[in-house]
Amino acid sequence: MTEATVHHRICPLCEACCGLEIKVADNKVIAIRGHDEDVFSAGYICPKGVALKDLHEDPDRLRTPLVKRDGQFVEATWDEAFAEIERRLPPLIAAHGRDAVAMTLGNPAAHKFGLLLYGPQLMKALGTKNIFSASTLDQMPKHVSCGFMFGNMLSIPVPDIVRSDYLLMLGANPMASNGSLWTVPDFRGKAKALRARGGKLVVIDPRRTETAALADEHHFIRPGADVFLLLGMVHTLFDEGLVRLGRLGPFVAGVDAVQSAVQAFSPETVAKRCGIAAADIRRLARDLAGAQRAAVYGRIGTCTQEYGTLASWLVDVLNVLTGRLDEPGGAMFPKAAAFAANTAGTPGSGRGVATGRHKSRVSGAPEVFGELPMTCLAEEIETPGAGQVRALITVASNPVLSSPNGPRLAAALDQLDFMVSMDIYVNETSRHANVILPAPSPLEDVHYDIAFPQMSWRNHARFSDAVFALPEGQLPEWVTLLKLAAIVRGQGAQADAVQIDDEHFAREAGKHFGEHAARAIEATSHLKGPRRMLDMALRIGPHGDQFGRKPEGLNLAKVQAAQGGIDLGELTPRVPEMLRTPSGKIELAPATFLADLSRPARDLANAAPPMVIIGRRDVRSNNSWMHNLPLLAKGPERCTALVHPDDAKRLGLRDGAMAHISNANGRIEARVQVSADMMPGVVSLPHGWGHNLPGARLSVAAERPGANLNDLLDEDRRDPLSGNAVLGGVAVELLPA
Ligand SMILES: Nc1nc2c(c(=O)[nH]1)N[C@H]1C(S)=C(S)[C@@H](COP(=O)(O)OP(=O)(O)OC[C@H]3O[C@@H](n4cnc5c(=O)[nH]c(N)nc54)[C@H](O)[C@@H]3O)O[C@H]1N2
Ligand SMILES: Nc1nc2c(c(=O)[nH]1)N[C@H]1C(S)=C(S)[C@@H](COP(=O)(O)OP(=O)(O)OC[C@H]3O[C@@H](n4cnc5c(=O)[nH]c(N)nc54)[C@H](O)[C@@H]3O)O[C@H]1N2
Ligand code: SF4
Ligand SMILES: [Mo]
Repeated sequence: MTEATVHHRICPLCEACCGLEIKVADNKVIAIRGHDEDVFSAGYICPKGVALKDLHEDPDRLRTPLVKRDGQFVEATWDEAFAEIERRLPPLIAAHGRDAVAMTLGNPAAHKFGLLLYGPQLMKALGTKNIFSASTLDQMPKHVSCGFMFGNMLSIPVPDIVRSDYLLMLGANPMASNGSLWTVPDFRGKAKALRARGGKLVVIDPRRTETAALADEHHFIRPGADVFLLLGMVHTLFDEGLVRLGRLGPFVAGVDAVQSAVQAFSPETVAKRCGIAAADIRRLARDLAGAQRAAVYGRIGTCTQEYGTLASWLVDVLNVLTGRLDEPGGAMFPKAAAFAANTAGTPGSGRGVATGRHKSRVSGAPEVFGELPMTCLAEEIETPGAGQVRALITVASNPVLSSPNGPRLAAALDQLDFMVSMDIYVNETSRHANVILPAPSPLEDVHYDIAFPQMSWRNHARFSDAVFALPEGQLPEWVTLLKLAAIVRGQGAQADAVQIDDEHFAREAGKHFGEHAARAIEATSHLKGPRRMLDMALRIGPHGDQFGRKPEGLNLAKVQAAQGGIDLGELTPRVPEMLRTPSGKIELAPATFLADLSRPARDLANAAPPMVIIGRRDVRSNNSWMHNLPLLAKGPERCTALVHPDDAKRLGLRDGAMAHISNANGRIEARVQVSADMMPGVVSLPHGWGHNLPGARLSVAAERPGANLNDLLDEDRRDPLSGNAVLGGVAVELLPA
């Protein structure tokens, strides 16, 4: 054995972005642990990080392109695969127009440097309205609420947990998820420190989660009813004279409008609907207002519901009205070293955001953040007429499992004239493709987080070099995207991606530097592709060297040389500089949000269905695609249905026995786990399972396929303001199998 070498790599698997230390010998991974010297994650790691070895070595992971011939996938060279795409895709666009091609972008795209930076180039080349992403299965409500309030859809405040004394958390379980729209490795450590200094953690969740177990206080809430609790709390702040805008006072518009809008939602009026007593709602509001430093944070449980945008908005209304926004220990805006929209342009105001610039063809769902709801994809493929989707490019997405009513989508995919998947597996979605283009393993790829430093608990800049060289013949994903863009533009499969990239970079540099572009191009000429984009972004960013004008500032060479990254300090107040609203103020009362309050007003008296289903995450799983890694797949069965003992008794369900879970949309079977941690009337099942579909090649996952929660969800239920799918609070029946 040759002597081991040690490499440092940011884990690309979840939003915590932990720094890993990877030991390699004889071209093999021999150990993965947390990197203690990482300035941001300080050695924290979870089992998925260790499983990067399994991912790297997974025999089912694709190493060559596949092309379907006579219904069977055969291995192909890259040239053959691109030739097949060139033969079939451009004629389809010529005959049926740009909107005939749809594109889906999945969750891993947010964690891949090359995909995030170069995906937009393929989208631009396609010029289609039919762009769909995991954001409308996840977080679009938060983008919309923050977009309208702060002027940019990526200006999402995060709890400054290390200085906070009170954290109110709704619909999030960072003990399992490791945080989301909040990059916070070692949440447990930070939550324990908060409590150790006398602070309080309060969790609102229909399940007493691992995070709730750590908390000082936990309240069950009826799934989908956060809007009522939050309205009741805002009402209380006004009612009891607890509103304190503090330093932000001059920058807040719409306080009176919010006050009148919440009049109909006193705690006494909303208590029954959300399942939390009026006295508790009032006390929660008082505790929040009275704590020294406090923050409110809501995540996927508050987004993936009918009132997702309203709930996401009200979370920050509470932060603003109690003077917590932009204050140390409150909800703050990170200042990313590169690529942050809220550090570009004129400080203090901007164009703001708009939605509905176009609509989906069949349901008329408004465009949001440049995309249409993922749950509209199936109908766009099925419904004939001008603009019908006839071809699809999936990029790191598995909507057959991850999107409501997967069976309908799977059937729709079979109607397509042509489909390309950029994916690492033949799985539930890519099995439908005509061509699959694989990606390098994360360990063969360089990495810089583009999105997550904009939501991080502390400012930092970290770059990872590849641990292993790119295997002979494998293309980095940015090159694949540029090749596809070239094919779509009619430049042909033989087009030189590097030359296209040079031209693109020259245009970008021209946009940023005008007459000084030549200097920027010269200064970065030793770099290619995403690295060059990153160098430019770091240098013109808020901490950058400004191409020499601030010699002490950052550039890629400095970030790359810093073992464990560069710490850029604690979060600092950024209002009004980060605002990009046309008014230059925080818009507390966007008109569309106030108008949407008519829906919860009508819904106030609705009774709970006897049984509703919600989702769950497990630390050894990640959405739909990590169930093929032996290290994560072993151990107890994870796709189980948690049911309260009273419900189990009433329904004749036994712990460990199978149950049918059904509704008008479908029927699945899952093993029951009786658990007093559930709210009565609520069953919890994880998503991303159901690996028993024919044609997928996931040998480990297929051994314990689990059931697909999304078979029970209704693709027509969305939050109208964001287009986000409703993933919880859906009525089901349970029967012993
Ligand atoms: N019921 C219910 N449904 C949910 C959720 C829920 O809570 N409940 N959560 C939703 C959320 S938050 C999300 S984000 C979505 C996620 O859903 P998707 O966006 O579909 O993402 P994944 O399920 O993670 O699937 C990722 C795909 O990317 C592929 N892949 C992995 N690594 C790479 C790579 O490096 N390159 C390429 N090209 N491909 C790669 C995998 O093989 C897989 O096909 O699911 C949503 N679905
Ligand atoms: N291990 C692991 N980590 C992950 C993922 C994974 O699949 N596995 N997925 C990643 C992705 S893509 C995302 S988006 C993040 C999500 O990160 P989180 O938002 O932390 O996601 P969950 O762990 O699903 O926590 C959501 C909680 O909301 C609760 N809930 C459900 N309905 C409601 C409701 O109506 N109201 C309230 N208040 N609570 C409700 C659920 O019981 C659950 O405890 O996690 C990321 N990290
Ligand atoms: S928490 Fe786990 S999966 Fe997430 S970044 Fe850290 S090691 Fe990777
Ligand atoms: Mo997500």
